[in-house]
Amino acid sequence: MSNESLANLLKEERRFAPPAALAAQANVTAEAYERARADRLGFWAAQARRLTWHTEPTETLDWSNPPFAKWFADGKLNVAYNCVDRHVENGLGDRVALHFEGEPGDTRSITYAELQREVSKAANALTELGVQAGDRVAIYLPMIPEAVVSMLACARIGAPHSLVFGGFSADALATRIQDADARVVITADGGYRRGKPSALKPAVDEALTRPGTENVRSVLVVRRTGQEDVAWTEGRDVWWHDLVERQSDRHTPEAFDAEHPLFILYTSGTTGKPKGILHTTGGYLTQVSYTHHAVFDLKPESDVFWCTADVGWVTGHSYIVYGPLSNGATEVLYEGTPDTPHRGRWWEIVQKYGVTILYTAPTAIRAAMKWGDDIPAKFDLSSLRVLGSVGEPINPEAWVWYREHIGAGTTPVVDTWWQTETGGIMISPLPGVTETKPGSAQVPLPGIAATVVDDDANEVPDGAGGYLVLTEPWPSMLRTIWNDDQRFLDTYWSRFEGRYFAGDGAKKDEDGDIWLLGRVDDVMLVSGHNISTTEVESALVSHPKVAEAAVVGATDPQTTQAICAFVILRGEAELGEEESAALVEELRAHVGKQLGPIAKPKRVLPVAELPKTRSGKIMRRLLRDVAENRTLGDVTTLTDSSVMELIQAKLPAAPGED
Ligand code: 6R9
Repeated sequence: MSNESLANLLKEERRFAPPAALAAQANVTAEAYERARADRLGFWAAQARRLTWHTEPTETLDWSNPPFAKWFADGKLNVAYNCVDRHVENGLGDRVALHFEGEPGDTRSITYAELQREVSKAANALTELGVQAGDRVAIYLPMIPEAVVSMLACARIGAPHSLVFGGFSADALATRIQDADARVVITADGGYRRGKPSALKPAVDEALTRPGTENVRSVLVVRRTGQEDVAWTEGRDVWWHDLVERQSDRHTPEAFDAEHPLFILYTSGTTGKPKGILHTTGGYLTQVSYTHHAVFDLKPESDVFWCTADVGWVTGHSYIVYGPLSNGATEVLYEGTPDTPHRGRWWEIVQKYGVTILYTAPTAIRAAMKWGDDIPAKFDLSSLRVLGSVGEPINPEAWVWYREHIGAGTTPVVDTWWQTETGGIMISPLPGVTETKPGSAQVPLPGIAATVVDDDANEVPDGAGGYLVLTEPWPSMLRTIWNDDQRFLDTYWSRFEGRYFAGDGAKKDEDGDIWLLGRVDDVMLVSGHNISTTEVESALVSHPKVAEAAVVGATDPQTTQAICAFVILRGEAELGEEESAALVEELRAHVGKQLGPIAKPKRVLPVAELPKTRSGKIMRRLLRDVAENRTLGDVTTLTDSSVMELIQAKLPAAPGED
């Protein structure tokens, strides 16, 4: 972003008060903000008592060597004990922990007592394979119960796990195995995706031919699809059903230091090799447990929670595994895609299990909007009482659609801002407290300190935009980048002295509420004004014919950058040339009216699909390449690389050439 703060263009006036019944029973009330403001560390020390410690911590935060934090450093605990065993000891062994729904329709409900036996067996199996506390285990699995069991088994024996999303290639897997120097890989023959089995084991076999992966002694393989042609390396490969099933279902968890590493999770960012984000034990579990309780108002005895993310992403780590299970929740684990075998699959699952809290991503909400209101309307969604969003800024129109068509017009929507690096939710409304504003994550949670600053690190006044920063350490913060302290300092702590730089643009509205405006690398500079991609996209999505939009700034001789918009239209209709030209004009005028003439896109291109990362984020970098007629950059993290060919084929000559 350049010398001028982000322009504040979008005006969103809709407001929704918390439902009175929810507010009256809410887990967390407005008082928590006061308490945390008066004594932030005391507040977190109190939240740490949500957990069962083997040795209670007497220290809260050691910030003597910033930004290398230590939280609850003299405490000891076992994460798996906190997520499983203690609930069984408390008489909740018969409560369902996981309702697993396989894509082909196979199901399995696992109680906490069963989960304890499964995790114990898996922990014993890893120990038999020679895994010791501190050894890294790579997990490359589909969304099946064994993924959760494997993570908890690693946590139980103090072996940091490194999940690699099942959709990643052998290359991506190899890089991550090398960097973490993993000793064991847990995988499956395959998983189900869009109605078909899709193999995983071949990618592991290929990855393990690469230099730097020699320390992998064993590959533990779950049989999921029953594919017949699984290549086998004797002495290295072992079936889960052979090794794990014969283990004792008892295992005594050992207590680890609060700062013992819990997991590494790689995040790619825009450039350079993936960063291994390191999270540790006590602070991480404290914050994910507290935020899951506070933000979703979880009532473990009656709620059915469903986070639709993959366990391979941080959202799955924190809000499928560690947050919900530490709170004794009952939750849904779904293997497949939302449109297999039909576009109502998710809503069918909500109806079937009586899901009360749904946590998903804007990309999924916009897809559902595009498929049509009539699809969710066919299902009984009345069990839902809290809806959450994460992963990208949610456009006000999508937010309102979500509340209206999924939440019956009454359910609060919480837009939760956080990152792999932050470990847990940082900025979000509280469903029983906050009067919500569609499109805004609004306020830092109790105990969290965030603000928006300008280029010179000065806090911007209400009504202005700039960079989002976190101004105080928090319990689930990343501790470093694995093997690269210097990169940790450079990436997050050098832009603004003493503050964590998140890399996101943001603004504060007149009430001081925070609106996220996209990655700062994506901010556009148009005739001397910094304009956020998010605001222009939201203006486009507010037009009834637009389902989704991605906006980039393309180099322009007159205005520095020109706004170039790629839009997906609602419904399936193919437009003729004339209709299309008329619609483009209509959309440009619409944005001009919503945001002002400066934000009017120079070009609007209707497309069938947008390039997305495998966690659903739009890859604007690739669209910028297209808009500037460059050869495409790295497409390896793209869900479907044919999307880019389609978009390029549709593109008329660039400005200046026509
Ligand atoms: C949890 C997760 C982090 C980046 C983050 C920001 C974007 C996430 C958001 C949001 C606006 C929200 N992001 N939640 N932007 N509003 N509610 O997504 O982690 O994959 O590391 O991505 O995602 O740009 O910096 P991660």
